[in-house]
Amino acid sequence: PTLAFGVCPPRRSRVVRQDVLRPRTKNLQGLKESPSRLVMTATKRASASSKKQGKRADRSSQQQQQYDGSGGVAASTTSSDAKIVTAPAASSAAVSGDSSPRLANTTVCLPIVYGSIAFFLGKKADEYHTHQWTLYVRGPNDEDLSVGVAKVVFQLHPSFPQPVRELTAPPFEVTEKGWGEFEATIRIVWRDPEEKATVLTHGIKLYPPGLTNITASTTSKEPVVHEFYDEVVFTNPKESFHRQLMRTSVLPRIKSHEPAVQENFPTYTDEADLKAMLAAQKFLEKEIGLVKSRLLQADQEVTEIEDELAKIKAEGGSSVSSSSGKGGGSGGKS
Ligand code: SLL
Repeated sequence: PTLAFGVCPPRRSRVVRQDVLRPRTKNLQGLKESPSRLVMTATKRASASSKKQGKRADRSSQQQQQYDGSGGVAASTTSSDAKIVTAPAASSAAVSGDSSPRLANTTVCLPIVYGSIAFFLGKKADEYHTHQWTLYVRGPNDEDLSVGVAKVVFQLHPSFPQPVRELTAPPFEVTEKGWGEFEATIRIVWRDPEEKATVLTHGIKLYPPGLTNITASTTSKEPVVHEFYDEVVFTNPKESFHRQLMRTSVLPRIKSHEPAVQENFPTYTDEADLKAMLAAQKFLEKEIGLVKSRLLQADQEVTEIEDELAKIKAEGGSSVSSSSGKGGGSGGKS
C-alpha cells in the first residue's frame, strides 16, 4: 500500500455515521492507463503538543459498489480531485499465501492515526525516567485495525531494553518511561503478506514545542500529544483482504491500556473539521480585508503622488523642491 494524506475520499456522498471507520473503495476504471499502482501525493500534518489538535483530511464517503461476479468491481464512482500519479507497477503478480483474486481497478483507503502521548512524571521522576510515554497506531476513532493489520513492530531507541517491540493484537501501543526524545520506527505489517509493510517514523515528543531548555513550564501536567493522521491506499487488493478491511466499521472500538492516554487522544469528527474550517475562513476573510485596505491605501498614496507630480510638471518642472532633483545628495554616502 501507499500512504496518502487527505486525498482518498471523493467528496460526494457523506457518511451518516461518522464515528465509524470506513475503508473506502474507489474504482479507477475511468483512468486511461491500467494502473497497477497509483501513488497519491502524500503529505501529513502534525498536531503538536496540545490536545484536540489532531486533524484529518476528510470524512469517509463510502462508495457504492457492486460486484460483477468475476471478482472485479463495477462501481460508479465520482472522480476525486486528488492528484494521482502513476508509479512503476508493483509486482501484483507476486504469488504467496492465499489465492484470492485481486480486485481490478480498485483502491481501498484505510485511515490510520499514529503518534505519541507523553506525561511528565513530576515527583515520581528520576534521572533516567522523567516522562512516561505511549507510542501507538490506532484508528482515527479507535476502530479495530486488526482486521487489516497482522502486527505492528515498534523500533525504539537502543537505550531501551529490547528496543524492538512487536504487537500482534490491538491496542497497538508501547508504553515506556524515559528521559529523552527520539525517533521511533513503526512498521505496520498487513494481513495480506503480498502488501508491502508500511514503515513510518515518529518523533516521540516529551516537551512542548518552542522550548529549548528544561524549565518549570515543561513540567506541567498537560501531556504532550504528537499525532499524525494518514491514509493507507491499497491498490487492487485481494478480494479476501478487501473483505476483511471492510469489516473495520462493524467491530467494537479498541481502547488504550492507559486511561490517561485514551482520554487525551485527539478526535476526528466532521464537527471538528467544520469548526476548524469555519475558523480558517474567518481568519482568511480578516486577512483579505486587511490586505484590501492596505491596497486601497497604497492606491490612494499613488494618486496623491501622481497629483503632486502633475502639479510640479504644470508649474514648469523648473521649480525644484528641496527634496528632489539630482543635486541633493545630502543623504547619500560621501
Ligand atoms: C537524546 N537522541 O540524546 C536522544 C536519545 C534516548 C531516550 C534519547 C531510555 C530510558 C532508560 C531513554 O529514555 N532513552 O534508560 O530506561 O536526547
